[in-house]
Amino acid sequence: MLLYLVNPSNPLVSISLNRSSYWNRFRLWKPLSLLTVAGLTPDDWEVSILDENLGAIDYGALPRPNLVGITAFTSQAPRAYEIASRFRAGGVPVVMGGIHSTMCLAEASLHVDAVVTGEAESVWATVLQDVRAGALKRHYDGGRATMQEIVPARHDLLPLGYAFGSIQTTRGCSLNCSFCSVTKFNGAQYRQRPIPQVVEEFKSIPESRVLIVDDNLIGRKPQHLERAKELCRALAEAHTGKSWIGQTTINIADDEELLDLAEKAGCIGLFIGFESVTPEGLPELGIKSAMLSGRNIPASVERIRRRNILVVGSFIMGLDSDRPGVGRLIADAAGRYGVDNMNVLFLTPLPGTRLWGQLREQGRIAMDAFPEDWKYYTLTYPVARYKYLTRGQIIREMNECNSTFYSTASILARLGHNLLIGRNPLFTMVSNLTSRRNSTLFAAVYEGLWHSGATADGLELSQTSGLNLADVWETWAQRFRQVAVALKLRVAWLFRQP
Ligand code: B12
Ligand code: SF4
Repeated sequence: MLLYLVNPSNPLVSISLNRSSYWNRFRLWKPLSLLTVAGLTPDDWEVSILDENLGAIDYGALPRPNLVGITAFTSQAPRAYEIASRFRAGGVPVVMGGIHSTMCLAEASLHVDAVVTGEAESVWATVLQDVRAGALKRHYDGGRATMQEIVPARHDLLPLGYAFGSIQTTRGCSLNCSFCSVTKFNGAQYRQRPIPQVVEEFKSIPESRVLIVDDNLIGRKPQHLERAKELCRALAEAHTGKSWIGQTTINIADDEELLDLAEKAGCIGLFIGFESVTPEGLPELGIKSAMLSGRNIPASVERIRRRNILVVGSFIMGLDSDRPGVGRLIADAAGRYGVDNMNVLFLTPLPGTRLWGQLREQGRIAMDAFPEDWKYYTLTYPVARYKYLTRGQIIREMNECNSTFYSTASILARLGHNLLIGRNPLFTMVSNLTSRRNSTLFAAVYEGLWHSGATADGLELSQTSGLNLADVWETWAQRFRQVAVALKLRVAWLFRQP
């Protein structure tokens, strides 16, 4: 029996826009969901993972499978449905799982033969048996898995060529931020995998750099912090030779022992959500605001950075308290906080979140021609109606924010600071150049949106510069090719396999 597991691409996501870019290979991540589903698949099925982010797939040239499984975040849903329709037209049953089909079961059911909602561990074997018996049901609900049910992901299945492997050590988050799907999907309980299992799986990852996908590596309670320390100790003792990046809340900075252990365990970067830089914005998020308000953030960030750990600060633009000028405000705050890299995303009502309920009730979802418009739900498009900012204004704020933080002078200042504190500045440089390039490309894409008349709700148009995406792309491609030639050797050395 032949099974294809497909990760659909979204042409609007930057990695797809810049496939030829050297730098964006550092942003190409493995679809861990599919590696996990493959791990749950019995041996009598032959499994292939097809990741459209690696390049276009000629499905017609592939052997006909017995079953196709598709995963999708919301932003991948339109493409997922296209792929499903292609296979279904040839009589191949299609099963869809993942966050989007869980949150939008009725919609997904219109496009596929069966939907698996929730986590797949408890139901996937049944789905496969039903396919064999020709008795596939329309819906299977996996609910939430016990940590004992989680099997190692099939890290062997995808080709080399990804810059990072990935692993998950915990599921769930109790913070339930208004804009985030995690608590709804994975639950509020912080479920932790047994550490010896995690270490064994970590060792089996072929890549020398790993993304730990946990939404919050350190949880919320003292026993979660202890568990994070245990994990770091175990990884350090295993001498895996790998480095990793993870996601956490800023309170990791309060525990010097944990920071030391993380560094020893190979941590080279942390994504931290600061979300809002104003005291009015924080309460809009929910309980997480308590962790951020009143904190000396620059000192916290500095403690992390002294460990040779890169800090990527994530911020949201478009909160109800955000007014014109917010772009500059965020860029200045990110600079003051001392983060190495800044990631600013438009407030986006993802289906199933509290924010979705609120904005929908208020008639503030602007891009709502679903399922087609889901492709804009990448957090890089202003899909809502923002309280004090028209669409044109919020885009100008975003462009202003990125061009301030990623100006040549600011990048050089950050590299200088790295040298000053004795850190290798190359990681910061690569991440800054990649972000700067992508923000420039997005600025051009926003222009394209206006030209194509995608201003259906009559919001203000931005000024046009006369540039088109192809021109901007070509200019930047040329500049980056030149820089890449000069830096490739240095970067290859930095990211060398051990
Ligand atoms: C790692 C990660 C990424 C990575 C890698 C993604 C990848 N290629 O897999 C990167 C950084 C690229 C990324 C990007 C984005 N992400 Co992201 N990401 C995550 C994160 C933290 C972990 C995902 C993961 O690997 N989980 C581990 C696996 C094992 O769990 P799983 O995916 O849930 O899979 C299980 C089930 O869902 C189910 N399942 C899944 N697929 C399938 C398929 C079949 C056939 C079956 C049967 C079952 C099944 O079975 C699996 C095992 O139980 C999640 C948060 C989370 N906790 O899920 C956010 C999350 C998925 N991301 C999110 C978002 C919004 C994005 C972005 C759109 C925006 C952004 N800037 O972050 C982008 C765009 C991506 C795109 N291509 O369009 C949202 C998605 C919400 C939504 N409704 O779409 C999440 C939920 C976070 C949030 N704050 O809400 N992301
Ligand atoms: S802390 Fe992170 S994972 Fe948890 S609810 Fe908030 S944004 Fe989501």
